[in-house]
Amino acid sequence: MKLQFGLVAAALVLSSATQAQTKWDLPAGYPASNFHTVNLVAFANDVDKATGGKLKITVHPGASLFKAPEIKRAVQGGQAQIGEVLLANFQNEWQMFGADGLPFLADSYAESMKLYKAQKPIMEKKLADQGLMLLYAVAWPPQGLYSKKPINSAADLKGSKWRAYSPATARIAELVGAQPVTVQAAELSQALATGVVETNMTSGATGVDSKLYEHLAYYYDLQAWLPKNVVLVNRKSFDALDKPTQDALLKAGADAEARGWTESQKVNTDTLATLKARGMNVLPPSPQLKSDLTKVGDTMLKEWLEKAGPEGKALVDSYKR
Ligand code: PCA
Repeated sequence: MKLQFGLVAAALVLSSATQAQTKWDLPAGYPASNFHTVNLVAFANDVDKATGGKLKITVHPGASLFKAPEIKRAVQGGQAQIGEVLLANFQNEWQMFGADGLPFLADSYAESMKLYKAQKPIMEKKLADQGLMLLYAVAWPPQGLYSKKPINSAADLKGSKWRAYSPATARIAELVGAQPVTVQAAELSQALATGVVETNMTSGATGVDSKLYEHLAYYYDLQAWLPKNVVLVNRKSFDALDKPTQDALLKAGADAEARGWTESQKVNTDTLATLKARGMNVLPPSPQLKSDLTKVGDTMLKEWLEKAGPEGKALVDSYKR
């Protein structure tokens, strides 16, 4: 009887120990070496430490668990408890998600942070309606133009095979008369190898990740916009955590956000230097190219405001204030 009791007690201790450990999957769209992903892993380690191993978050980089555009739905549906997405990929769902993908609306780190602060309250509300929580956001380095051939004006982009990663980058292609094909970062190297990409707008970070210098010879440092990655949490999964674990998660998220913005700026400088070192022509845009793409930005902001309605106007007003 005594022995039996001991066994039952041991079994209870064991089961409460396993129950006490929660495992979360964190799908991410970008490679393990990318600074966003490195930051995610540091975040997961911070959570592990702060909770004494109670919450284990496994980062799945490179769109290995879900394709980049599917990650949001996976977190919403609870197939993943947490995930990282590129906000601008969801512009068609809600125009506000795409505000940071508009060329030249917010084109420096300071402006990008200002836009984030304007987006944040309305985004938190929208995401709450979707059963999601916004944990943190980090801007990509500014977006420039990669090309096989020299580009002096938008006219030089006509007919080129243009890799897009979002609705907005596809729209830029249409407006300059290029041929957009949407390719997410995880498939970019392969697309380049098969010759389907001649032009592309993205950061130095993705240029280095995907070795764009192996196929494209020019980078024009347009600093056109800074799209953000955001880390989303399934609300029910969050609510199922005990209070100390929730607090640890929020704290690690806030730390990751601060770290990410600092790191992004460093990565911008470092990756442009790497592109140069790998033989790429890293150049400022010609005044003509800059003014042509500024016009494209003006058109896109106008189109966006038409689609976004009063909510969009309020966002832009609060950003510009
Ligand atoms: N890299 C990602 C999105 C923005 C960026 O700089 C990409 O090219 O897919």
